[in-house]
Amino acid sequence: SSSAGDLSSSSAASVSSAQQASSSSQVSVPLSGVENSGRDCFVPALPAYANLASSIAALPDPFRGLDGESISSKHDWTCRRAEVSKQAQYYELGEKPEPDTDAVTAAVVDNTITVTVEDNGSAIAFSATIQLPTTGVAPYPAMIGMGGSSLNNTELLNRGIAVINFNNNDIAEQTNGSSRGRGKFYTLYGSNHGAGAMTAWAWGVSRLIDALEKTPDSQIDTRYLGVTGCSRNGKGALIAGALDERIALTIPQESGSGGSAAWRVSDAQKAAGQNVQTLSQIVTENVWFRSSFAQFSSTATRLPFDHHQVMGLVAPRALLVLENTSMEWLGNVSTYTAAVVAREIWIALGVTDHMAVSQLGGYWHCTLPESQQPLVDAFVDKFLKGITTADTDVVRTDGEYTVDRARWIDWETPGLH
Ligand code: MCU
Repeated sequence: SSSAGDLSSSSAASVSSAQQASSSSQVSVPLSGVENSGRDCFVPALPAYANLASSIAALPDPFRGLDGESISSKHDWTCRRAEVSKQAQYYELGEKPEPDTDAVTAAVVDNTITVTVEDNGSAIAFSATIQLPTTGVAPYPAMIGMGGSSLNNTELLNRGIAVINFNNNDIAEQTNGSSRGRGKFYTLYGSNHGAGAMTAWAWGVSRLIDALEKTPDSQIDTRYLGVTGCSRNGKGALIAGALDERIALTIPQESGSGGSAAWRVSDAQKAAGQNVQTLSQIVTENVWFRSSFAQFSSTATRLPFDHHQVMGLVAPRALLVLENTSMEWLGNVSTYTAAVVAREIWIALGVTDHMAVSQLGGYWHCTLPESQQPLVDAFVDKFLKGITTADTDVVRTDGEYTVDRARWIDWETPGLH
């Protein structure tokens, strides 16, 4: 079977001979090879806001399906993931269109790929620049930067990873609250389309991947793609990785509220007197979410999911959550808590080394400190180059807090067979 839940068998087929030769043994990279392996799962119609359960205080159970039953096998994860994806899009993000791949055509000139998408009776074109690495053999693995990568890009290039610059603001604007419906996504689908900016960016990254797959001239090996971004673009990187299973490695950097923070935990930080960005504030700042998400402003506990599960949409693929302890506004306790709780999903799937959280402090927003570099290198080596010896099993914060598991987890993590 080719389901994403099938963790053991898909790796051999997805490692090219050139890459096998460069590493001593194979690493299991559980890619389904498709954008959405849960596309054919049955997901029931979701209740409107008014009909949701009144309050779920803890972080919702990632393993309990909409039928009330807990999943018991890794195979079940594919359709459980489809449920959470639908919830996240329906209540928070807006729906991501999935055009046929023949809707996309592309051409590479010099180091620029131009992507044309025809859908909904209309067409748009956007382009992305590709910096090829200084070492390695084509086709190369690549890191896609949402609004540019804030990682150490020289280090990526020196490690044999191409760096692709995706101009998210061209697809959906994010200047402020008046940006709704602006950008090429809305030119194609209509300015009233319900997708928030992050969904539109995720859609754009997926079309870029369609284009790279069709364009050998790009010299990119689409089986080894990462996505990253910082701050607001880190939120977007997480959503892109969450909604396209062709992305092997997702690295949101200081994404904070709306990214790796959980709405419930950010509200708790705020209630404890901290200056933290909450759901009620963020929906007034920008257009990252669908407009109806504002219904949950003072009722985050009505959400049937939270961002530990949005991170979990990446599972069993690789996720590295980089956070900054010094950023109270971004929800430092919340991002750490949500990421540690999210990791239970990778634990259940038996791939703990595919997910790490590293939160260090004392540096400026979006400047990756040297102290984070070895872990970034390890993730890149393991998931974009297939080097199995890299140690990616890391959970750390230098913050003076611990995860309040008794408060946030009222469910058991199953050992999925
Ligand atoms: C971390 O992302 C945002 C944050 O959500 C906003 O409240 C703030 O205005 O900007 C941050 C950001 O994107 O900084 C570059």
